[in-house]
Amino acid sequence: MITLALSKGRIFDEIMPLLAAAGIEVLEDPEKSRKLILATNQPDVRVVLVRASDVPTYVQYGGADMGVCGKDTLIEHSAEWGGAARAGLFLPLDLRIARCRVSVAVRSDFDYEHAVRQGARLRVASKYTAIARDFFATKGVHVDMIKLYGSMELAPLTGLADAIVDLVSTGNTLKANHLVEVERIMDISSHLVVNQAALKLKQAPLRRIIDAFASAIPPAEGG
Ligand code: PRT
Ligand code: MG
Repeated sequence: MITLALSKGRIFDEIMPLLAAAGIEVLEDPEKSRKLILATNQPDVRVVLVRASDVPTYVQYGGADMGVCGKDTLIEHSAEWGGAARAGLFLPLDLRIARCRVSVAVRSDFDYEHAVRQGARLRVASKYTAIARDFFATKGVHVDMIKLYGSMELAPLTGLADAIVDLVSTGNTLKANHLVEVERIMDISSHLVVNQAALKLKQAPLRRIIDAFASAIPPAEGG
């Protein structure tokens, strides 16, 4: 049996064409069913639905053989383990789906450039503390990190933080909350993550799926 860990929502929706390329069809709609284990048209392949940020954990401990999650999630998980390889994770493919970026945003009336020039200590709220710490350390900006698990946009509006580090796609969420993007930290897309031990034990079926996914990855922007 091959177990694939996915999260509901954008990753589930965007992985469907890649699964189809591997001849895999999920037999239930996760938005309609309450089931957490979904059968597929292939009797030896099943999908487990987990929180996006739990995908690397499921794959690391063998609760799933492979999974799909954002590079944001992978970086944060790997930071806890001293790298993806040390967590027993193999990352064979950038699937180029569920794309967005990690950015720094502040209230539109906050002078970020001035604060940085002054060498001020910035209070930064984020779910992505490893990415944020690394970014500001490289920039030589001292920060007090405040870990949040959601609704980051609220932090600058309530005075909890000067800045947030969050995922941005269209920018509409920032705009709706009177926040402006002041730095782009990195581009994000979802990757295939595979349990290294499973890859040895179930090499043929896992390789077949990896190769099929590779053949169906959407083209890079501009070519
Ligand atoms: O459930 P859990 O807390 O574990 O994870 P999650 O809620 O972040 O999961 P989900 O399904 O929302 O996101 C899964 C993955 O999709 C993320 O890890 C990213 O790699 C990727 N992705 C791509 C995004 C976005 N685009 C995105 N726009 N994840 C989140 N957003 C959010 C963002 O945090 C912000 O609140 O959408 C809002 C911004 O969107 P715009 O279009 O208004 O800019
Ligand atoms: Mg979300």
